[in-house]
Amino acid sequence: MPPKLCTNLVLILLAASVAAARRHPSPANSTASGKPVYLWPLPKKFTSGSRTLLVDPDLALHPNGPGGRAAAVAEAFERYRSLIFSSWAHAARNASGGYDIAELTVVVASADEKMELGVDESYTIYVAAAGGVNSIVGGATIEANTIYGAIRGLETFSQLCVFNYDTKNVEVLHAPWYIQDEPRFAFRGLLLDTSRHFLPVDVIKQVIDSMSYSKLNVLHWHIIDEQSFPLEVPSYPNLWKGSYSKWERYTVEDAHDIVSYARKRGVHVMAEIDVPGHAESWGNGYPKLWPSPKCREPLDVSSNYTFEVISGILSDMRKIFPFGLFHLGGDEVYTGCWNVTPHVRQWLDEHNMTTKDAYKYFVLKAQEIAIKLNWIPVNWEETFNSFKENLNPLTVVHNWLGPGVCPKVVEKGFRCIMSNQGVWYLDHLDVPWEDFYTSEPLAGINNTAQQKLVLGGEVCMWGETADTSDVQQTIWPRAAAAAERMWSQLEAISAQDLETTILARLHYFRCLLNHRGIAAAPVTNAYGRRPPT
Ligand code: CP6
Repeated sequence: MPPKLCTNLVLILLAASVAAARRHPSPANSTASGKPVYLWPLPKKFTSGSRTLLVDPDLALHPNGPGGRAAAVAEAFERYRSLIFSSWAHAARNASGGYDIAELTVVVASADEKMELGVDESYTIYVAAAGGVNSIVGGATIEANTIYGAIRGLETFSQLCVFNYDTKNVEVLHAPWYIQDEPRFAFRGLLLDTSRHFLPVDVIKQVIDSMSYSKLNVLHWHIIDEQSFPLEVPSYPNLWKGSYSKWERYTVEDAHDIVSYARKRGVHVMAEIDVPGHAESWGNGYPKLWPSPKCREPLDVSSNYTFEVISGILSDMRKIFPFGLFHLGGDEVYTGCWNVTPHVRQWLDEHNMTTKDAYKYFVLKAQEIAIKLNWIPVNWEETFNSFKENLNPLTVVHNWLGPGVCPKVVEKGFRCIMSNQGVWYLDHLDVPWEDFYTSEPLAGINNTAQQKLVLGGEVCMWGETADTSDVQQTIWPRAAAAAERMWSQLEAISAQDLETTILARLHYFRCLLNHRGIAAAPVTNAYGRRPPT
């Protein structure tokens, strides 16, 4: 179908739906018949109807537009087709009146597959029955500017398709649908910590799958920390001697594999090396990185060798991680033992530096290395809190200590990512989903120019107390609550009632995750609920 024809029909349908909506005003989160919309996260704009359409189990892809024929689109279509039908391989194949949706047209305007932060993820979906007013267009169409928008649209389309246990057909309810969608924030992250507990590649891939189901788009891979160094670094091959065991390691090929798997799902991988404070494991392979056997952390600020190693690690990692942002950590730097280690103490004196100066020197030097490699440096908020005057203007500041930091960060002209401690920390099992849902990255920022500096937010799955056995149920469903906060329009999510509509929708999404094999916990379980007051 030519895109123009499709656009015209969309306009006709839109006009009809707008007229219908005027007759039956319904809240932004409901169908025309007043049912909650079981799409997660909630799209920006949509209209629905009251027809039930049958989806053909042999649903075919009809690619269109220069980007529509990309291998990535065909692959994503096949993934979603099996998500729509795989649980119900026995789906009926004998609909007496034929199927309403036998073909999914995916129109992608651009063949450019570059995936940078802020890449266009918008899409439009149009689902109508063949016959009747829309006789030319029957079926479903997704239109997007990029393949990443198409991938988001495929996710939404898959959520429109539900199995009917009576007829054994896959159906789209409340059709016709017109959906127009795009995210509120460009950066919608999840931190995964593979240093405290090793997570096998297949587990990370499953987390990436589940991220794409809720339209999260940045995997912040906190690969290395003081406890273990699981990544292979060709320039310094002894570094992964700091891994827990020979089997708890990522080869360079594993890391490439994760990045390309994520990319196919529209997920960026932002890697982190957390220096100088969270890096003790580096010294297992290269003990000279420790100020002394008694002072193993922070890394030795006084030695050029430390920065040579950082430079080697970052150069090797640059070949693996194409994303424009790189996290350099910089949190929780306890400099006490620099002061009492004689050669470091002497170096501080020679350079007329306090330990605080040395912390700044370290962070800025690491930033320079990253910037030379054409990375935008991200640092935890302590760097901003201690020396905002000297921080490179490119720096993205990552909040974690508490609320109210991003307002200060953007006021100074820096970009910010929000992860309020005690709220968007998934390892804090006592934080209920409602708190995840109601945390607002723009809280306290009224100036629109400053609001634009908030790239988004990130939920954090710190690994001290979770591993392969429970990582998915610790992440989900609470990460989904934050995902809707970051994707959907503020007006739409504020207009819904938390304990009725949103709760029902979240229950439904959690169930969808379970159907797709993701071990998401019950929404209202023993933990994550406050006792009644
Ligand atoms: N590891 C690293 C951590 C934490 C941070 N950095 C952390 C500290 C306190 C809490 C949660 C996480 N485990 N490298 C701070 C960003 Cl409550």
